[in-house]
Amino acid sequence: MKNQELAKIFYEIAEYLEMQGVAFKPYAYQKAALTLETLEESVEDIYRKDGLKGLEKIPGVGESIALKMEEYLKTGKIKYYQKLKKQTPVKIDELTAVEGMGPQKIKILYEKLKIKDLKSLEKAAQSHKIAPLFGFGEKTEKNILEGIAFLKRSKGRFLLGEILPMAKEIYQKLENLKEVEKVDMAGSLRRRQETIGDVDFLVISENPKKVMNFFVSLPGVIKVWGKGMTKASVRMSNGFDMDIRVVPKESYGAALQYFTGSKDHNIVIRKIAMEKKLKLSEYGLFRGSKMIAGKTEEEVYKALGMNWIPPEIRENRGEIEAAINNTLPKIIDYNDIKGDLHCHSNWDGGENTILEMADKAMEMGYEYIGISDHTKFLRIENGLDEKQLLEQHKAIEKLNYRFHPPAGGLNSKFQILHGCETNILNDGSVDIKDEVLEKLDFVIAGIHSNFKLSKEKMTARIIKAMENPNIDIISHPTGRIIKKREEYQIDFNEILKAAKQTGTILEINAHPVRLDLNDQNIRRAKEMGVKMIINTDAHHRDQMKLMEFGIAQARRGWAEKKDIINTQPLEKLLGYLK
Ligand code: DGT
Ligand code: CA
Ligand code: CA
Repeated sequence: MKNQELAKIFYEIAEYLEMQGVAFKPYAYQKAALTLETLEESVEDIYRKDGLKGLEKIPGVGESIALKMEEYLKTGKIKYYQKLKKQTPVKIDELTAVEGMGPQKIKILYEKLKIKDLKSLEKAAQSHKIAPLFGFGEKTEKNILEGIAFLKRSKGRFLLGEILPMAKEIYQKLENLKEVEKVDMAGSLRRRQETIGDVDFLVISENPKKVMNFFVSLPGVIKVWGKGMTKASVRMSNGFDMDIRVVPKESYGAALQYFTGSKDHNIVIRKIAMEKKLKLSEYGLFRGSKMIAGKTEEEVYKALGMNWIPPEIRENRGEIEAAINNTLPKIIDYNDIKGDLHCHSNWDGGENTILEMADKAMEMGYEYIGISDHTKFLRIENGLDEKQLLEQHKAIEKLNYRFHPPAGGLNSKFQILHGCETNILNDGSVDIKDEVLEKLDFVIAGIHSNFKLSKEKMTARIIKAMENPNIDIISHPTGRIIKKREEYQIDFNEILKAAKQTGTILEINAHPVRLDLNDQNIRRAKEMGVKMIINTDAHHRDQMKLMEFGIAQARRGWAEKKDIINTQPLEKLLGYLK
């Protein structure tokens, strides 16, 4: 939990420093935040074991940042951060949540118009005070209003990627409690929905009172909304709420089914029970007063005449009919992935060397990794040019030789593939010459600029890229950033048709702020017979574990193993590339 809290603070410190025009330092804080977000070990554990020295060993954390972490762990505060907040008293997290609002803009708006928060920003934009400012203009003002409207629509929901790691920690604590016989996450979290309203836990215990007391006094609880004998509800310091319910052992399956939802799914399930003259509730499935199922979810679904349904697809999108007709797809499994083809190395400013990324891939049990650094159009990402790509190609050949020289090497089954993530320019061409692209094992192309083209132009732009025989994969195809940026204007049907025709693979970007393609688009792609690939877009080795979010999204989109090319061994994977 502290990892996420510190990451958030460090991101904010970076933004305050950027606002003050401080050089380099903001980048150091951003880097530390990025590491903390995905670090596997908790900083509390590291500090307990190895003290300050241990903190300094975290990649991207130097002495000065380690000291601030220590201060936070000891006092719950960072004086430096509070000083920065006082110097520029703006609600930086609120304002940066608006797409296109960076520290520079926030600074000017504060100095010229005393804008401190979302409310004053909206007021100023509505009364056209922003457009006349130097460097802003009509278009920016319009974008700000659109950004605020978009934020309001997603208000109160949290990213799955923020919530799941924290919920897993709490799950562990509950699991370790001796009064807890069994515990599960339920609700949208169990369904792995991309955003989460609140966290739901379900518990079997002979001593509910102990469990309730434990739950409401967990670290991070700042408010208790309610606490009864078997039910409690709390607010956490990070702003989200959690519910817990203790249920009898014999009802656990029925309760898990009920509290997993979705509501739309449950409504239809309950109707089916009624049609069979049965009554379904969180306590069980009853004929008259006799309980005929309830201990497990499987027996509840079975008694209703259908197969058990994976939580990720319980959205009333045809899964109930399929469960009755025995035609549920065998959706991709969390351990089906054999490699990750969208990984950045330190060649383009990522955190790790190619070898470190490859090591992590092997540790994850993969058979291959694809290195796909940014290319030259993206100067802020240190994009590589043709010459650097050719050098990188040689470096990767050498590494592969180390894995499997003729005499048998370190890991004869593992392979590094060489690719790159090119930029699709306005006219649909990419920023690297074809004669160099031809030499690589695979090529990704994505849009990283001019997001606001018309629907026709944007669709044509992407299709043109797909028609390039060297381009194998389109990264984050719709461009959305959850809670921040809407999809580009595109005709997704046309994109799918072109993907099918040209044999281009569409990416399911696993990063929790993207999840792009999303569940519904994955389903459409699958139905059209378009192949997909799940990639993490990792800029740091630890981000490779974000794969599980991509798989969850693929499951929500009904994708099967055969729809996702990186479930296949190397030879077959290569066969799917152009
Ligand atoms: P969230 O929290 O907004 O992300 O979404 P959920 O699905 O976790 O919803 P939540 O926490 O309100 O309730 C958990 C589950 O309990 C929900 O998925 C289905 C079930 N449930 C809650 N209220 C109702 C209801 O009025 N009718 C039915 N059939 N089920 C309900
Ligand atoms: Ca919930
Ligand atoms: Ca709830």
